[in-house]
Amino acid sequence: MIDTLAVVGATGAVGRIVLDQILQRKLPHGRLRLLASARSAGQVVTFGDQQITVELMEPSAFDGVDVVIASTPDEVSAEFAPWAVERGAIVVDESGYWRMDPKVPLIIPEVNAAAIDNHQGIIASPNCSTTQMVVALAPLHNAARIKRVIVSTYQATSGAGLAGEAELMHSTRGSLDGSAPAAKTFQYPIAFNLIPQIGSEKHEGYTSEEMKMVYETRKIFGDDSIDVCPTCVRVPVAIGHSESILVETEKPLTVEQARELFANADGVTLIDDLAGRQYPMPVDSAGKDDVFVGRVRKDLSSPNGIAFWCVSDNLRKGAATNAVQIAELLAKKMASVA
Ligand code: 11C
Repeated sequence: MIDTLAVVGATGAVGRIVLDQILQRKLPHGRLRLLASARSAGQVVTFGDQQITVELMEPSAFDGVDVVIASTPDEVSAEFAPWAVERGAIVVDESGYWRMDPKVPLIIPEVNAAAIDNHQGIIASPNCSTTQMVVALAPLHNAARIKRVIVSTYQATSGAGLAGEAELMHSTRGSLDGSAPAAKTFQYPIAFNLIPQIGSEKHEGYTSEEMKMVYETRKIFGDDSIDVCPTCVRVPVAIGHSESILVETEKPLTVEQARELFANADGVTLIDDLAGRQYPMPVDSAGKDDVFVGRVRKDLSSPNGIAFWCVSDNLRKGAATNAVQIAELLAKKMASVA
């Protein structure tokens, strides 16, 4: 049981779903407080049958808070997380700021829940595109050890928050009536288009989003020898990231073995019947918590390769659901020492 739970960023695209998930998953908690910057402080948010006023996030706002679930930009997290930790709170952080800090565990509960024991006040939740890939890869890694991954992503506009979702709608309407508005959130108009850039240039021609997939995957699996070659692309889909993944394993896996591993994995739903036209698509994954896998097939170009398609709601398992699952682990630990 978490006596006092605080949600930071509750009015954002992910924060709203965090509140929803706290209710739906019945995260055991006492008082719930909502904290935000001056722009959102004072707003009233409905939570079940309660109306909660958003409080200004300042250092003293964390007095008496046990666990914080935060969904904010990196620079906001850099500032507030130390305030919370100094006051004894544990922060479950969805931003990218703390993920690669060696003192901060980076957790996907289905994959590396035990790493939570090493936290020093901050626990990070991975980037959405990494999370769904790693949930899908975990059963293959456990069975056959992954050596190399080649991944191309097809990422929804809601990955860029409420502004990204709104821009898809404006851009599409504008394109249809011949008055396409200028792109603001994305580099180019997103309607009827694909943009092969998510984030800024980071390393040898790879973007920050792509390098997150490299570094975070290695950290979660605790294996720096895994090679990952990502290409991240923004697509005109509102919710649900899709990924085409080719994985090479040390031990060979047959397609049947891979399918069985996916089918039995925690948090994975296998939908794989090409003849019956059954495969995961973003329209079907939106609003669901699992990672969906399909199109499982042998790599025709290498002996130990398996190719597959992976789709997940980027706002749910990619963000809010994973963070609430981490808070569930904390609630269990708190209950066991009480
Ligand atoms: C996107 N994956 O789709 C990004 C958003 O590090 O949590 C999430 C960024 C992050 O634009």
